[in-house]
Amino acid sequence: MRATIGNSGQIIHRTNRLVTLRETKMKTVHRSLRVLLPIAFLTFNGYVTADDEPRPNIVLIMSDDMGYSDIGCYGSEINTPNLDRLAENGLRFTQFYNTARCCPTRAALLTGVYQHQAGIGLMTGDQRLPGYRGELGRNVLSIAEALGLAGYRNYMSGKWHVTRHTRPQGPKENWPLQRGFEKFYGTIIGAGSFYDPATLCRDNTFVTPINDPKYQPETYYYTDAISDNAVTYLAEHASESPEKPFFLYVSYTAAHWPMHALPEDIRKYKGKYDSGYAAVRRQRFKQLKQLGLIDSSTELSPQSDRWEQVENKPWETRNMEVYAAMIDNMDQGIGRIVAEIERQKKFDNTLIMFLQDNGACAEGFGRYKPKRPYRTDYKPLGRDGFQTKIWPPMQTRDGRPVKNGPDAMAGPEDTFTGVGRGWANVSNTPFREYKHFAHEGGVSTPLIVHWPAGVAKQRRGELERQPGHVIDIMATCTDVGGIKFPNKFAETEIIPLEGVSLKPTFSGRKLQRDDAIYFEHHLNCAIRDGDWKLVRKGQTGRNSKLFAWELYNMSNDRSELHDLAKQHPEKVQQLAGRWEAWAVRAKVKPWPYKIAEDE
Ligand SMILES: [Ca+2]
Repeated sequence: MRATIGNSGQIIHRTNRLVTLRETKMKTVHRSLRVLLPIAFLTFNGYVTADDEPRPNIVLIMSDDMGYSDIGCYGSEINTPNLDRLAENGLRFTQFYNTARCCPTRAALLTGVYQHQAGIGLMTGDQRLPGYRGELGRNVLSIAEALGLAGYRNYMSGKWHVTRHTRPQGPKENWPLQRGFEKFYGTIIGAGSFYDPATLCRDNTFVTPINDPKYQPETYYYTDAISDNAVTYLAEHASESPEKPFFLYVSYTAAHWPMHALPEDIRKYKGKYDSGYAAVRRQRFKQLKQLGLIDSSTELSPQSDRWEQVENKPWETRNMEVYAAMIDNMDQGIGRIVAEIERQKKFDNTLIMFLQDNGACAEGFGRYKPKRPYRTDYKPLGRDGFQTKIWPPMQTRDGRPVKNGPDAMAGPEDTFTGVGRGWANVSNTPFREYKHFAHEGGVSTPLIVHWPAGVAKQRRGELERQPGHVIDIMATCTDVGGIKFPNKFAETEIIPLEGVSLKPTFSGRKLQRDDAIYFEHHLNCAIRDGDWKLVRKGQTGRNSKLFAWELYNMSNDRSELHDLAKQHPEKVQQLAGRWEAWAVRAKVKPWPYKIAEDE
C-alpha cells in the first residue's frame, strides 16, 4: 500500500487505517513501559499526546432552540440535575456564542470556521454563492475527520442538518458517515415530529421508528432515541475498540418545535407556569444574578408579551409545560450517557461539553389556526412508510391528522404547536431578541465543560467570563486530541481554523484569540471586540435592508438597552470597518439578497 505524507505529521496508509508515526513510536514506548509499570497504565487507551497523557474521549452535546436561562445551572426552574452536576464539577462560560440559527451553528461548530466559509451562511438551500451553497465544503474538515487522524473513533446520534440532500436515494457525500463518523443514528433534516421524525436514518439508510431492527423501544420518542443510541454507541465502543479514544456528537432536537413530550415528563411541570411570563422572568433574573452569570448591574430587557392579554391561558401554559418537559427528558438522557461513561470508568478522562445552537425561538410555527380543514383521508404509513413532512398539514403514523395551533394541547403525536414569543422571552432572560438575531438573545448559549483530568481542581464549579464562540470547539477538540490541524486533507487544501482552543481556560489562563468575534445571519450582523459589541438588524425578502448599527458595552449592558452609537461615532466606524472586511474575507459577501445600500 502506498505511503503518503500528510500535514499532521507523517501519515502511513496501513490496511486502510491512518496511523501517525508519532503514534506508532508512542505505542512502542507504551509496550515497553507496560512491562515496567503495569499499574500506572491501567487506564491507558493506546494513544498518547506529546505530554504522555492518554488522549481524552470527547462528548459534544448540543440542544436546539433553547434560551440562555433554560437549564438549572443557568438560572432555570426546569429540572436538569445531570447538567447541573457537570457544571458543579466543571466550568461554565458566561459569554459563549453561537450563530443564531440551526444550520449555520452546526456548520461552524463542526468545522471550526465561520459558517459562510464552511458553505452554509444561510440554510441548506443552494444560493449559488460561495458562502451559501447549503452544503459543507470539502475545503473544511469536520471534527470527526480531524480526530480520525489521531485514531479517534467517531459516533453521532441526533440532528445533522448540514446538507441540502435529504432524500433516501439522493447524494450522501455530506452525510455523517461520509464526513468522518463511523456510526450515525438520527435525522438529516432540521426538525419534525418527535414520535415519527422525517429523514430518520441509521448510518446511510432511512429507517422508521418501527422497522429499525437495532432500536425497538416500547414508546418511540426522538429525544430518548438519541440518548439511547448514544449509550449503545458507547457500549459498542468499549467492546469493539477499547484501546481507542472516542468522539461522540450528541445533537438533540429538544426543545425545537413542535412541542412534543411524554406524559410522565409533562406531569412534573403541571401548574408550574400558571402565574405567567413576568413571574418566571423575575425569578430567573434573580437566580442568574445570584449565580453570578450576569453582572449585578445588568437590567432586565423589556417584557415582550402581557400575560393579561393572553386569551387562551391553558393552551399557553401547556406549551411551556411541554417545553420544560422536553428539556427535562433530554437531561435524563444526558444522565444515562454520563452513567455509561462512569460504568466504563472513563469519566475522569472524558471531556464533556454542552451547548445550545441558537437562542429561544419566537417563530410563528404551530401558533395559528390552520387555514384549511384537516384532511380525513390519510392512510396509515405502515411499518416501512416514511414520514415526509416536518410541519402540518401532516399525519401520524396511524393515519390521524396532526392538529396544530390552538386546536391542539401540546404533547401527543397528533399535535403541532410552538412555544411562542412570550415564553421565548422568558427563556432568553435577561436578553433582548431571539433565534435569527445577532443580539444577545439570538446568539448567547451556555457552555458547560466537564473534564476531571483536564480542568484544574481550583476551577471546578467556576465561571469563565472570556467570550467564546462555536468556532472554538474544533480547535479545542484538536488541541486536547494532540492533533496538528492539517492544511491538506485527501489532496484538498483545507482553510485554516478561525477559532481558538478553549483549553487555556481550563487552568484559568487567557485565550489566544487575536481577532474579534463576528456574526451574520439573515442580515443580522455583529462584531464583539473586548467589551464592545456593535450590532444591527437586517430584513430579508422583497425589501431587503440593513438597519443602523447599535453600540453596547457588554461589561455592564448585556441586555443591550443603552445604545452608545451616538456617543462613540469613531468606535462605530472602526468596528463597522472591521466587520465589513471580515464579511468579504469570510464570504458573507456577496450577499444572496438584493440590498439597496450595496448597489
Ligand atoms: Ca436551532
